[in-house]
Amino acid sequence: MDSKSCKTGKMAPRTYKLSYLPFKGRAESVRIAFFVAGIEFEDERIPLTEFGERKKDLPLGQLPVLTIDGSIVITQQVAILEYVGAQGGLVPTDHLIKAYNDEIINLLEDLTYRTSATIQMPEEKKKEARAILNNHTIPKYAKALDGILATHDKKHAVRAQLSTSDILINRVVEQLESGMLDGISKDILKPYAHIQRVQKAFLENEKIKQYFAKVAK
Ligand SMILES: N[C@@H](CCC(=O)N[C@@H](CS)C(=O)NCC(=O)O)C(=O)O
Repeated sequence: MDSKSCKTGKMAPRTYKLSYLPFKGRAESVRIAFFVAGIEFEDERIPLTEFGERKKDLPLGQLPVLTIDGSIVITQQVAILEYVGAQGGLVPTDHLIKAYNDEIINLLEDLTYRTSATIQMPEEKKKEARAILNNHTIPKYAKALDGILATHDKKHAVRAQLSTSDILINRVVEQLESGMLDGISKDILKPYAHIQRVQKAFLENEKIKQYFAKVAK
């Protein structure tokens, strides 16, 4: 576990505050990683009505932000996820397996960037953009991801145990299958057997079951 030394020479645990909005979005992956790692953190959920005011104090005016020991600030979901995940054994230490993990994470980030870009669009433009996503972009990325997972052919995305890429696959599958994105079929990922297999293995993991049981309360 990451830790700091204090004047006594003893190692003291760090304190963490994860700041985000009152929904899953780009923070849920980190919340899951904290749970799997068994690390306590403050889960700050900023009401949307206060976000405008808080933006000016945020690097890039964006969330999520992780504050460590009250003063160290890290932005960007993936950087935060990798930092927390590394402390919970969720980041492969073998360089090649880590590259496989990063490959999937970057692929999913590219896809998420494209879907997120449509959320604030005016209705007509959104309809056109969502049709392109539904008919071309998402199938293209899903096919690529499915092929990568087939090649690895492991219980989880890149190895026998969970990694940060499994968490992000779950986030994307959950978002696309929620039906929340108008114009995108909630069955869009159903034809991809390896994505479905990895998602199923994720949901059957004991720690993940405990997490979902906890958040459902
Ligand atoms: N690349 C950043 C993107 C962060 C981002 O776009 N966050 C959204 C909320 S999900 C936000 O703060 N948007 C406000 C804005 O960009 O003005 C990350 O992965 O953390």
